[in-house]
Amino acid sequence: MVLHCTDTRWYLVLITNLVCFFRIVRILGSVLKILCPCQQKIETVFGILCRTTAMSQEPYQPYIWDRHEILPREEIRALQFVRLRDCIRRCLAVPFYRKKFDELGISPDSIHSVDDITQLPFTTKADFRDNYPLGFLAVPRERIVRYHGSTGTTGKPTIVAYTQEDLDLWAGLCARFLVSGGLQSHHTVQVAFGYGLFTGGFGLHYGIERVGAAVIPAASGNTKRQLMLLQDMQADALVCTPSYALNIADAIHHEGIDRSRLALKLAFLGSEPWTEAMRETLEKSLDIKGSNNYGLSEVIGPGVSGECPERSGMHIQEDHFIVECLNPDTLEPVPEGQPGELVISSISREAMPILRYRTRDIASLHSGKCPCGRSTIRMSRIIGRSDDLLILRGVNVFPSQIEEALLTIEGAAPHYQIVVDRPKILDEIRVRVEISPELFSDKMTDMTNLKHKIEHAIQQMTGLHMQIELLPPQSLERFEGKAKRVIDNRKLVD
Ligand code: DLL
Repeated sequence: MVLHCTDTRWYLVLITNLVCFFRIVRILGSVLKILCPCQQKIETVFGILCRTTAMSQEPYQPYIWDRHEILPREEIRALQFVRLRDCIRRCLAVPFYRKKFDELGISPDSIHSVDDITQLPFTTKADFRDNYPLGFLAVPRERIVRYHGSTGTTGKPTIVAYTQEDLDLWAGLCARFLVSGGLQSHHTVQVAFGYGLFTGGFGLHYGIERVGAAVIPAASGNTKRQLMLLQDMQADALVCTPSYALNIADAIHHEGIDRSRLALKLAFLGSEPWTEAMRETLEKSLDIKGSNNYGLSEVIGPGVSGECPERSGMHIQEDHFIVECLNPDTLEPVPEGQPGELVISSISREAMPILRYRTRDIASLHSGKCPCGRSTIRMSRIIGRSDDLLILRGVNVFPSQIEEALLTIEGAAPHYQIVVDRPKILDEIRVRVEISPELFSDKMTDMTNLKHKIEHAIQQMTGLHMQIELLPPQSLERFEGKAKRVIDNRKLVD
């Protein structure tokens, strides 16, 4: 059939009208939910409409994927409110939440604003474990099209499930932070994350495809093959953990590969804590722009937040996640800008809606306008996990502080390991640090000076004296996924 010019115009008018219709419906929804007695059904319909209208297929502006990223604050709050109530209603299908709601006397009608989220129960990793594997499922099993799981190394993983709508939503969320970090449809991206239960590989993969860029699903490991593909396929962007990006950078150096033989410009890094100093090192050695993105399996996977070019924190996709920052001991909110535990509600997912998930990740939240135009709040880098916090001789230390100190010293490679022992009463802390090949020397005085410099930098950063053990280049174990930096031998004796 030949499409005439007038037909095309007619279609355009129809599409424009439909878009306007959904906008009007959404605004009417916010008004009606206050006025209308049959609020519940209307909200459910709006919940569905709002969820489905969020799945953009093309960029809204060159560096903004989805118009929801720049909604006025009141509209974001209104959306969160509608979705939160809809989410509570869907949580009633989950025995764990139904029991908690009964105990606390909660129904969707108890929630009158987003602030009422504080009335809702928390969800913890232990709750997932107790309800293993599929106790949190809120839809019939035949609607599930994909399973993933957390990356725990011991015990059973946390299984998370997705409907087709969840996967569409997830791809859109990943597309948002990829575009925000500079990805465009003409790019080629090498994904060096594991493809499997881990959410990193598949999550980023479908996000990249959603943007229209090409994926090389290299998966994690086999660094030699990664280098070959990077050169032969001329990938513009790399996706992996920061520690694996460092391995790739080292390998490029080690193999004597001329940087001009690579086309890399961007790296999307996440899934483990890293520091600004590590970013500088990676950007310099790989000659790329590296952006940070954050997420966790229990609430969807990657796509909860990601950086914009301003690098003033990671924008949280607030239309789908409500994030609180709480004191992990009192569970009271910390003042804005102060570090606390992130507690995340995943309000749009169908298969596993999750309320107030205690992430154990420590970060701070920042509101206020971002010059990039996004209106969403930002979270800082993860400075550590409350369960990774090392209490050394009564002082709180995150491994990332040690990394930051190390990276201020020329010659200390960013490969390190922290070993904690308690031979008698006091903790003994040893930081094993690799020395860069350029500065590795058999001159005793050079090595002693370097050791003193590192000791001093760590003492300045943490207030603690730690023993430093200098190691030759390439002597510490390398990781293909998340790096394991701490060996806490105290736990074995406690
Ligand atoms: O790591 C999801 C992910 C994949 C995020 C790829 C980003 C990129 P899990 O395996 O469930 O999911 O691990 C989640 O990883 O609670 C944090 O402690 C940590 N984490 C994730 N992203 C970051 C980041 C994925 N950008 C856990 N900075 C989270 C620091 C991060 N830590």
